[in-house]
Amino acid sequence: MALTGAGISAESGVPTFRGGGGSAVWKGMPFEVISSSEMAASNLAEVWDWFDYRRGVLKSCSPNPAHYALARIEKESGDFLLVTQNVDGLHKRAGSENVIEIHGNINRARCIACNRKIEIPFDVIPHDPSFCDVCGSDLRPDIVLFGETLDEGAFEMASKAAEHCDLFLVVGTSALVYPAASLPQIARRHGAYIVEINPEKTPLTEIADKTIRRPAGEALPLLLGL
Ligand code: BJW
Ligand code: ZN
Repeated sequence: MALTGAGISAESGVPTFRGGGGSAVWKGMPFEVISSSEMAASNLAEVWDWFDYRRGVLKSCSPNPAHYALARIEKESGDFLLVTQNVDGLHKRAGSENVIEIHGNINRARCIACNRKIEIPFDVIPHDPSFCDVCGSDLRPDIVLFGETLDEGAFEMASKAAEHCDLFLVVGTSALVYPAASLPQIARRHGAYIVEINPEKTPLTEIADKTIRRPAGEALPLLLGL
């Protein structure tokens, strides 16, 4: 199985959160503030502006060789789970099917009252509609913000897979955000071989059996002999 983070989409032109020596900032607010449950409760319009801005950036981004390599591993192995923290949808666009998007998807909204989910076309910016057509309440991005809980079923499925996998690829994540960063640790405790692909050191480096200090778009195709 694999766990991916923002770094795998960096070569597609999607900014990371903590890469480049600093933290992403929107209108002077660090993303931990704007991407938080508190901000969604107090100023949902601002949160939507931030996500619509990012949806705009994504409109011109495409999957890169790292996304395609993981899709190929799934096709060739037949038993491969991809867990991504990314909300950009690039893994599915590259052809990966067995994917758990544990932090949600930027092109989906969810009703704050009845929880109904709707897809937002990627090219409709700003997002539309803004209200639930069943109960009339506000729609919010279907994203797991700081201070919110992950979908329990999805995380449970990911952690069960981590207990049973033989090989765990950790690609392009700073491994600072929990519970996602616990998945490679679970896999390690259950005997999996851990490979980290990241140009930088992370807290997971010390539990990795093998570290590949290269950009994912180079390292993953090389691993497949491409
Ligand atoms: C390249 C590259 C290239 C560059 N190739 N690599 C335990 C301890 C401490 C705190 C907590 C804890 N448990 C929970 C918490 C609180 C909190 C948390 O983790 N805080 C820490 C930051 C301190 N967690 C939560 O609030 C979570 N909820 C929760 O825990 O609920 C309870 C629960 C538990 C168990 C089951 C169920 C429920 C929710 C966290 C949700 C985080 N959401 C965000 C924002 C989403 C909204 C948005 O998109 O704005 O998700 S945070 C942000 O970080 C985003 C990312 O998915 C996430 C991870 O970042 P990622 O992907 O690692 O990116 P970067 O930028 O950090 O790193 C990029 C890496 O790429 C770098 O290493 C580069 O070197 C590398 N790179 N170019 C390969 N070409
Ligand atoms: Zn509703």
